[in-house]
Amino acid sequence: MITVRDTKDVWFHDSKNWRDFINLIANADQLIRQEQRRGKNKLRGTIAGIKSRDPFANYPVIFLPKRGEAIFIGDTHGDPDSTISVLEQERCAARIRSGEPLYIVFLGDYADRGKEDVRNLEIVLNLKCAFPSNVYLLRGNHEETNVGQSFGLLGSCIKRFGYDNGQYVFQRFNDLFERFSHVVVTANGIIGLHGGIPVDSFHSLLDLRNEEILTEVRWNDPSEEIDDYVYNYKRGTGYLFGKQAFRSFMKSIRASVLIRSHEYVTAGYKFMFNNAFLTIFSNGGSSSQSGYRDFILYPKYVKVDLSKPIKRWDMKHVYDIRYSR
Ligand SMILES: [Mn+2]
Repeated sequence: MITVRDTKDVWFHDSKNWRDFINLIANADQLIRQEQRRGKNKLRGTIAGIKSRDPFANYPVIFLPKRGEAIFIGDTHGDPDSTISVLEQERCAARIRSGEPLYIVFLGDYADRGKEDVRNLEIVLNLKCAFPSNVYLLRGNHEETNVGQSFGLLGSCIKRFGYDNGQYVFQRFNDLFERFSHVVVTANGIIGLHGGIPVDSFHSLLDLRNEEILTEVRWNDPSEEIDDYVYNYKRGTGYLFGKQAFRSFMKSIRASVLIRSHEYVTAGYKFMFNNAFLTIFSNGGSSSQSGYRDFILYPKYVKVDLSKPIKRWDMKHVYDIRYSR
């Protein structure tokens, strides 16, 4: 267990009952709708080669500004200790409160696998509500109704709130997940998403309004063994994409490097495609709550200076938690 330094901080707020939880979800929902309206406005600019005005209401792309620092957190899968350890080590709340331009991007998969997935979602939603312009929650493939039904979240909601109220909270979670953004883009050349690049009929970020393409963003995986793309036989859904597919995608959106989570990697991070591609996995595995015990010793996360152009990922971007026991 980590030693908690400030138990009064926002992420320790406890919803007393299911009604509190419904309010928390409703607040997050409202904030996310607001930020998507802001994202739509940014599209009138020239970022990522888009010059025309976007006619769509809910545009699932977040644009981060040119200055400050960004922290990327990968799958936490029902392990609040992993989530809190990053927030604590980086003193996120204190730094944001002091006015530092610090941005925290969660790459999805908050629920399932670990036992404390309701609590983990409560923490990230509290964080979003406390610091809406600094915290961004992307949608992973576990933020889908049928996945949450089979892999843990529905059961956790019922366990915590009872059968009827638990089902209702689960339903509201899924309504909220449908609003989550899918992609974050930075001015210094990073694109962040949960699973992988879409490979079918993708031309620009504007295509991200298409639900089939967004499903690919949540599910796809990279492979060094292929050039273009093939059916993802490992998961039975989506695609595996190779070097050539990745290269042309990055060219079409004018980004240099990509960060994603989605796959468990033993070291907690993995570079691919000449270090232009980075998988980060932030479930630390050493907590009793974690679904990945015995594997990763310390949660990993990624930190970048947004004011400096980034051409390749390297070890200086990868951080791990040092527990105080
Ligand atoms: Mn995933």
